[in-house]
Amino acid sequence: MGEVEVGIIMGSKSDWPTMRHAADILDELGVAHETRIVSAHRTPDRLWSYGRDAAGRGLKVIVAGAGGAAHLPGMMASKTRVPVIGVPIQTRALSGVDSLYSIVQMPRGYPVATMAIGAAGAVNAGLMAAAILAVHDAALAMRLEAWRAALSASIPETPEEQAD
Ligand code: RP5
Repeated sequence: MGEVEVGIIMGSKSDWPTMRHAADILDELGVAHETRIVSAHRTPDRLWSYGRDAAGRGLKVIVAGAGGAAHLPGMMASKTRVPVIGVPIQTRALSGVDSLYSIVQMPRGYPVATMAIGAAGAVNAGLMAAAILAVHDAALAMRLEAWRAALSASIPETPEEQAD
């Protein structure tokens, strides 16, 4: 893997069991990434400096996961032009609908590409980041095509085991 192109950030260490799915899929696809805890509420200065430096450090995509009053993806999108993919973390109190609504309703001008709630959203965020990078990376595009073909081939045609 080459230089780090994807930043995976999350509001809390408690988000890692979800966000690790984004890291895992990027590992599988050979995309270099970094992982950081950056909280909009608890570490606002860290958020600011991460966003300020993101483009200059060569980051091409940021995957941001947060739960509850999930301001991290939106605030990051306000600070950097690097595309931000938001992952709503599933919460205990409101099952992640709070996270989803906090992330998805951005005002005009500062988009966040919002994924599904929870692990599926984290996997898809990794795949979306890879797809964005693959636009200008032919080798990654081929790995992504192969990954998609393998997933497709793994889907059985019928729901039950067929007798021989
Ligand atoms: C958010 O608050 C985090 O993204 C996390 O999903 C949620 C709860 O954080 P902890 O109290 O578990 O640290 O900022």
